Amino acid sequence: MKRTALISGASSGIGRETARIFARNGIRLVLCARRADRLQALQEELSELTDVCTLDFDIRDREAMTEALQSRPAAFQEIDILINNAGNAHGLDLIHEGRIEDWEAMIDINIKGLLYLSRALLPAMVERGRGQVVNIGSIAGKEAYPRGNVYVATKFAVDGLTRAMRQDLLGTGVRVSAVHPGLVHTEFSEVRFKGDHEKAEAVYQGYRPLEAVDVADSIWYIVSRPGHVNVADLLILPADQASATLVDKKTDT
Ligand code: 8X3
Repeated sequence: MKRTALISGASSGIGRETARIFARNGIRLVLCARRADRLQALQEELSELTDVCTLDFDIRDREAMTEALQSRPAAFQEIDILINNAGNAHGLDLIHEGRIEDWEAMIDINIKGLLYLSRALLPAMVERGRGQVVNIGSIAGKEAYPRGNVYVATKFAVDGLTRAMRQDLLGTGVRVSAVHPGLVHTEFSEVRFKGDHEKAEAVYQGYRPLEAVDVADSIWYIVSRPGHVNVADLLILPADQASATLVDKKTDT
C-alpha cells in the first residue's frame, strides 16, 4: 500500500534529501516549509516519481499551519508518516549574553513546531491504528556543549518528547522514533552564524562531515522496517566525530 509522508523543513538539507529518498521509494509527499519557491522547485523535481503536494507556512504560526493543513487536497488527507524535521540553531552565545529573540525562535521552531504538527496529525493516525513519527533531534539532545545552551535544551526536549510520545502511543499502532545527527554539512551553521559563510564553512573543514543524504538514508531505514519493528533511537555521527565537541580535525583551516 502506498504511504503518504509529511515532512517539515522540506526545502533544504535533511528534509529535502528525505523527500528525495522517499520519492524514489514511491512514498507520496506533503512537503512543508516557509520558502514556497524552493518547495515548488522540489515538487517539480519529484513529481515524476510520486504525487507531491506542497504547503508553505511558518511552523511558528499555529493558525497558518492549521490553515495550510486544511487546504491540502483530499488525496493527501491521510498522513502515514510524519517527519518532524524543521529545526535550526540561532547564535552560539554564552548563556548570559544570548539574544532572547534567538532563544524564542529555537523554542518556537524546534519544540513548539514539532508539537503543533504532532498534535494536528496524531489523532488521525491513532484512529486508523497505524502511523509513524520520526523526530529529528541532534547529538545536542544527548549531551550539552559550551555555548549550545538553548539549542541544546530544545534538542533535549525533542529527545524527551520522543520518549514520552512513544509511551503515550503504546498500543495505538503508531511508532515513534528519533534520529540524532552529529555534524551534517547543511545550511545549519549558515543559519546559526546568521549568514557568516566563512564561519559556517569552518565548522565543516578538516574532516569529513555527514551529508544530508546520509541522515536521510537512516530516516528511510527507519520508515522501511516492517510494522513490528521500531528503531526507537538512532545517533548518527561522522566517523571523525566521537562526541559533541570531539572531532578529529586534520587542519585548522
Ligand atoms: C547539529 C549538531 O553539534 O552543531 O544539531 O549541535 S551540533
